[in-house]
Amino acid sequence: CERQEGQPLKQRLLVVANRLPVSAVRRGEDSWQLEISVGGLVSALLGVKEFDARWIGWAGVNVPDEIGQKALTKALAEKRCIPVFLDEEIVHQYYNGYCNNILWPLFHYLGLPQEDRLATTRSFQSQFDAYKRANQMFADVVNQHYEEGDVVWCHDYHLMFLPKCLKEYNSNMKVGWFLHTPFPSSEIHRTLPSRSELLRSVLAADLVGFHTYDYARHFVSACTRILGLEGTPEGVEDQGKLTRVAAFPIGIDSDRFVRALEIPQVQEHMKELKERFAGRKVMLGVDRLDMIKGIPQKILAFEKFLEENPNWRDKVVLLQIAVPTRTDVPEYQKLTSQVHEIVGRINGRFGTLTAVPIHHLDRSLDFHALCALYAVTDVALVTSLRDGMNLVSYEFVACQASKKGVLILSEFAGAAQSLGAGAILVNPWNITEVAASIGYALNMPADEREKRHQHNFMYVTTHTSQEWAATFVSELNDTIVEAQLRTRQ
Ligand code: ADQ
Repeated sequence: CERQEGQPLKQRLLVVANRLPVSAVRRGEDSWQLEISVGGLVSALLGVKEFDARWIGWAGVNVPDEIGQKALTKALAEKRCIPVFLDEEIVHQYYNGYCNNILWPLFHYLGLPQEDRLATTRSFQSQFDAYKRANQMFADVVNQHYEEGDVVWCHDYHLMFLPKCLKEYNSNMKVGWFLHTPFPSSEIHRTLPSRSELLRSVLAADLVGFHTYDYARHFVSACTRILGLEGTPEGVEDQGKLTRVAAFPIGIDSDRFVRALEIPQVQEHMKELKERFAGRKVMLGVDRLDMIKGIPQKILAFEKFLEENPNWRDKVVLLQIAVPTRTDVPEYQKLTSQVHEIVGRINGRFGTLTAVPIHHLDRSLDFHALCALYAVTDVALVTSLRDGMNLVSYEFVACQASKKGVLILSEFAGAAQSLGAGAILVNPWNITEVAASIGYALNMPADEREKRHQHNFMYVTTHTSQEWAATFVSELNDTIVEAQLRTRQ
């Protein structure tokens, strides 16, 4: 714990995630330029004032020399960040290989592409070894910075081996682990050659959290069916040791979005957008360009809608903002070409000399532009094939206080459980159903839009990211106190 002059005692929180919330650019032998990237997790933890939080993770750059490492460590310390240095080979095997090529598709129920299947099967063991080595490197750094009483919060599928490594260092360390993706059905998890080792490593944590009750249930089933352990209403029990398993649905910093709409630059952007698309309804998709987001399926559904509703062709536009990720992975390159090909075909088919039905951007937007876009949208389309939660749907709702637009949401996104009553839920694989939902949303009467919006707005503004983080950490503290009481009895 740390006491600052005149300040209450704050518990130290070590947040361990694969990536630090900064982008680092080398400017010289010993100088670095850092920029904080505000993602969901960063804003969640910024809001949790009762903890003294530090981040541990990879800075996303290869720094082979000692001078560069020392300088980066010093620069990051000012941002309360601590780096884990991973070399190119380990990044290739651990991050591109095991994390992104094996765990990511598996946890989202997406099979590997046929031509990669055998190659992946062959390289599986070396990638898993690299995964364990990388997790051990994270553990070494955590251990160097750990002080008694700290809470260590490990994040995501990149670090499933970390709880075990940490407890081997110090069995008294308070360790929580949270998964941001879905945890799949135990039948899917069973196919993973390292299935048992991963489950056992996660179970070394004191508290294991998921976005939804279903993911938590799948995890407990995997432990009972694959490891033969006992599932209890609290979690999983192994030889008298209980690992608490529960759902902690993430939220957003809704105030930040609501307040953004008052900012003059945002209002200026909104004005431009309204003028640009005057006389047309605006539909919006904002996604990372990833196969889980169902972008091709969404665009095909929009095509079907235009096909079946000629009267809407010059009255609606779809803006699809797709930020490229994992651009060096062939599967992602293929997806980009596929999306471009479909968009080109549809614009060729339904476009006129003065207007096209789809505006597709392969890039990310800054916060102000994004908020303006959310605010002027009539219908948002979130059609993920699977998604742990999906924060875009929350951000859209937070920016819709005056417009009260409609959210079309995949039933396979975690957000369907929280925003299901206000959104129109769809099966993203069924483009006929999605096309019909687009028609329903565009024609929805104002009172129904208002009612649906109010439901979702209330949820998004009361279940915030700050509350999510505070609840997880306080539950972790309680879990440890309960465990101590049990052992004393
Ligand atoms: P992601 O898969 O990245 O997160 P999501 O929850 O939608 O998905 O968050 C994406 C974030 O990136 C949002 O804050 C959004 O504003 C931003 N973003 C996306 N595209 C953008 C663009 N083109 N321009 C600007 N910003 C863009 C993972 C899981 C999710 C889970 C989160 C949090 O896959 O299911 O909700 O973690 O746990």
